[in-house]
Amino acid sequence: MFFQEEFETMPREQLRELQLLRMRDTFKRCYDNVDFYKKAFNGAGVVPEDLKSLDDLRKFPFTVKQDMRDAYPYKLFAVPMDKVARIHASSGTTGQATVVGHTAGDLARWGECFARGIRMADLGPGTVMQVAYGYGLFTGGLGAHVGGEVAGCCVIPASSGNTKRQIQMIKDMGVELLACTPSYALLIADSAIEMGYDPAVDFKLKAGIFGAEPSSDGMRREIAQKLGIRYCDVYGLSEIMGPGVAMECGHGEGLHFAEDHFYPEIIDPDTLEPLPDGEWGELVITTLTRECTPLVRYRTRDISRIIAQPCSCGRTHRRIDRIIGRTDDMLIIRGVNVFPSQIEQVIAEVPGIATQYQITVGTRGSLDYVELAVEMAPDFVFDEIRQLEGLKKKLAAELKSNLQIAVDIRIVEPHTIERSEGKAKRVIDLRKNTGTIRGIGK
Ligand code: DLL
Repeated sequence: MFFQEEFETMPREQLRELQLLRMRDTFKRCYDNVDFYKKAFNGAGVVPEDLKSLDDLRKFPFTVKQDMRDAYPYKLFAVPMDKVARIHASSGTTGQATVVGHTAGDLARWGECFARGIRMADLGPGTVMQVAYGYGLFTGGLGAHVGGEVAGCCVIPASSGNTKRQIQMIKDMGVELLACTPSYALLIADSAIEMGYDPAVDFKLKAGIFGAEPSSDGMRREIAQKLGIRYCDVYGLSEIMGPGVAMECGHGEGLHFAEDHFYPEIIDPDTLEPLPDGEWGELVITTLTRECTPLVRYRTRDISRIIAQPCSCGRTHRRIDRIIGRTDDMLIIRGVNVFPSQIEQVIAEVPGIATQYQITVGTRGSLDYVELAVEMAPDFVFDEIRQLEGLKKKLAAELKSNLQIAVDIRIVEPHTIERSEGKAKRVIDLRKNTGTIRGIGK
């Protein structure tokens, strides 16, 4: 096996040498085997040999989602079909599906990347792990599954859905590690409480590896408290691999980026120029070891920043900050840019309101309006309508002072906003396409 600690704690100079070596190799394979890249490199006036240092990366062209759609199904594959071991694909609800292939080596490296996050949670051989991400073309289920196996866990492939049965298994099988989306973790926690359990006491859960969508501090806190666990974030995307591109060690903020397999850049999404470490912008990823679908400077649309300060856990891989949203999910509310996760952050700090919410954006006459539906917390007792009005005013004032936005607020009964077993659908945008529902992170 490749790994392990020697890669995660490699001195930075040595790591940069390894990255350059692997990047050159990737560029050569792209140029020689993928028509799209030969044309794109030629168009930008570069050849793989022009990559003499990592700083030369900026001379190379970006790859965007549309390029992947245009390449449907196999045109970005850099290996012959007899080397392809598995295929994943995006759902294609927002356009042509994107197909990503994996060789046996790609799958093994992917398993190792996810396994690192399990070790970061101080778990491994002997740990009972329940995977409640969806299995199938979505990379969550199988990605976490193989990661669990590589880490030596006993993996329960529950997939998403059938929440009562999930809870029963967590209890009866002594599950210590849960892997699912944050939305589903909260639904599992709330459902368990409704079933009469106190998950923090009655279950053996120690940690959760949650990702595939953004989650505010408040939501993380709520999930961690209700389940009595350590919350670990996992980032990834199907185009690049799946879950495990970056994982949270819990010693400092942010997620360690698997820098021996992927090279991160942060760019200004308007000028497309790389930004220095520490500045927020769009995350761009170049794969360093992918064999089947290597990607050069893939624009993820995810907003983050690089944290370059050394981490007290001893790993030398730089961290990315938690993803706050995607450039294509940013709402412009009366001229102010805001991400749904920032709204969630404010909601989570207001007592009496649950962290469930849904944002509707529409048009009245020629003006856009934004309505925010939030749920009352189930245990909060309202004796008068006046109190509800007070709560609305408080939330509106918090949103105004924290995010400078004015929204229409609707407070609804507990448990009336649709829960998700996968990625939550937080924004309903009625402007572009009547009835279109966009999920965060889609
Ligand atoms: O969501 C892969 C994954 C599965 C990651 C399970 C983590 C856990 P896609 O469906 O291709 O793949 O969606 C990728 O989801 O570009 C982000 O916008 C969002 N996303 C993924 N992880 C996080 C995270 C999977 N930890 C898209 N925080 C990405 C915030 C995330 N957003």
